[in-house]
Amino acid sequence: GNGKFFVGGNWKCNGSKESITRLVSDLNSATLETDVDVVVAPPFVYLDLVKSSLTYRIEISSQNSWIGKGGAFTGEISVEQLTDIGCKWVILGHSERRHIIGENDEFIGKKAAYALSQGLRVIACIGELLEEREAGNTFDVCFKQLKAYSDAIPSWDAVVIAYEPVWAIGTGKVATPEQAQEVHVACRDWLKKNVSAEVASKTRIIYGGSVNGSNCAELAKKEDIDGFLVGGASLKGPEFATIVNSVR
Ligand code: G2H
Repeated sequence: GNGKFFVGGNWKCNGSKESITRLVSDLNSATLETDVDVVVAPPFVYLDLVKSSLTYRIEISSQNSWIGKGGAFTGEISVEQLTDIGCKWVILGHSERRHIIGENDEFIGKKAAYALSQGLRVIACIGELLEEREAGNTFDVCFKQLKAYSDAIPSWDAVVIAYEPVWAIGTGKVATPEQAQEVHVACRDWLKKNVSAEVASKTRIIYGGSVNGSNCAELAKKEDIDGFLVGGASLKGPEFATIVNSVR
């Protein structure tokens, strides 16, 4: 393993005041292993509610941020606003934003750079589509996405990389521990060659895509899987706690 185990809950566009209040209360009463960084990413409109009711044990992330300083950008949320309410992290480059909303590498890189410049830490997502995997292009796609971050950001200190193969997201089709481990090693190797040996060994690379309470333990055993980004299963407090506690 490389660095402290990290488990993020990406709630995506789910929940209501009622269900989120219940989830927060379940998380507040869960027993979480101490040696794990735990972060949850509620939808923007519930960030403040979650921040004010959730235990300090768990940090808050947003699921997106604006590319620069706030201003006349209708519908956007600025990094300054996020840090103002105590948000510590932002998820960027998620495949749903890449492939449904159409965000590209350059745009994502700029967002990451701006977030970091304001002290917001970044969960930087990468991952290949099914057809890219089948064509044997998994590593090339991941390296290209890593390079876009690398070209844009001055430092990897406040970045966690989330490898999320798109074919495994929300499909129930989790990558095997071997498939995930293979890509994590390749990414670490890319960092070593293209950034530095220190960044390669220190940067956490977490896995995302249909992680749940039953498959997390096997995945967590792999040397280069430093944690998880969890979607569906993060909406259930006890199951999310199981995933947090799968730390080796
Ligand atoms: C991947 C993951 C969380 P799920 O998107 O980022 O979602 O666990 O539902 O596949």
